[in-house]
Amino acid sequence: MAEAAATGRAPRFFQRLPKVELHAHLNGSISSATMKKLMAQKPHLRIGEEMVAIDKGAKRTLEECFQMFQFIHQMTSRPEDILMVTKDVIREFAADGVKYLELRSTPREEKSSGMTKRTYVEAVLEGIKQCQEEGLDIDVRFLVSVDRSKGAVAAKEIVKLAGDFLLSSDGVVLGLDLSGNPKVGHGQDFLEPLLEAKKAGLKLTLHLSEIPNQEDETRLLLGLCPDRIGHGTFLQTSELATQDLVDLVRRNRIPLELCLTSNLKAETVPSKAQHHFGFWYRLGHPVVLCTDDKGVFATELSREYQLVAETFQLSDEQIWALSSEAIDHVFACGHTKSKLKERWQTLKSVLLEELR
Ligand code: 6MZ
Repeated sequence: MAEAAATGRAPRFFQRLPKVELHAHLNGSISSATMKKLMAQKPHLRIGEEMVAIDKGAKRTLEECFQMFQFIHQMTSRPEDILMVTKDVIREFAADGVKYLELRSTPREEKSSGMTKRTYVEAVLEGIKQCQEEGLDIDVRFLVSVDRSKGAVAAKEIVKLAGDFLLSSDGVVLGLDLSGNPKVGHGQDFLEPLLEAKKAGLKLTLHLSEIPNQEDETRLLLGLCPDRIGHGTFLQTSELATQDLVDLVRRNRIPLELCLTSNLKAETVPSKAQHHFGFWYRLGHPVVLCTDDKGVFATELSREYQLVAETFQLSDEQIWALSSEAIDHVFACGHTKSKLKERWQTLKSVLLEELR
């Protein structure tokens, strides 16, 4: 593959590049097209597009982003809404060249529709199954999310549910995610349920240090030896006091799920050049590019790859390696990883042919 730096390369290259998406919150991933369908069904809610997505060039605080999720949740209050958005989101990732996707979502109950946490998960799994039956070229798995703002009691219930689905979903449910507004609650409250999840055999991915000054919480959560880290935006700092966190993450080679557009639009990172991708990539530490909330932040995974390629001057070969090495960090079993690696090899020759 050409060694030329990526600047100016056609968006088609990034779209055709086979990709793995490991950090995508279902309700944050709803596209504007799907959102319009939901708005048409629920006009009485009077929720406008600007309340659920951040346009190109615009920014919001992280706090404002969490308010947006509250509006979005009103739009997806019934199992049939969850089924529709799951299918649309999967089709959109497939159209963007994603071959393996780990979707994540917090099971919710809604009195108005009778939706329970269990029927919520069932609706997601049904959406995944229907997409598989359609023959879409994408392997989809599911991670159950714990929303930290809902507290420890809810977390225990979610862990129990996730454990049940781990056993009954035929390999679709693989793990547990800790997410939600990082300013609410403390990681300490979730140690017990997270440990339970680990014991049950669920893989763990934890949002860590998404905002500054959370060293104590991060140290506690890293003690659980998570399988992956979401964001980790403020892990690396020049201050000696927190160097142990970077050392710990490096020693255990815990992969980081990095979402550039999300961090830029939610203003936790000042500029693309200053994104912590640069820090970890230069260290040769495993990183996986992801979208976080492709609907809210109006992005696509191919765009995230292009953004990184252009900002950090990566060659075709380096971009290919980034997408291929992401396979090493999926939660699916070794057999699936080998299959994906083989698939990448085949697709590499196809892409090379196209580039000629
Ligand atoms: C932390 C986030 C997030 O679960 O309803 N979520 N948590 N940091 C972020 N950075 C921007 N983006 C999304 O999808 C929406 C939920 O995902 C989590 C929040 O808990 C949000 O309510 P689901 O499908």
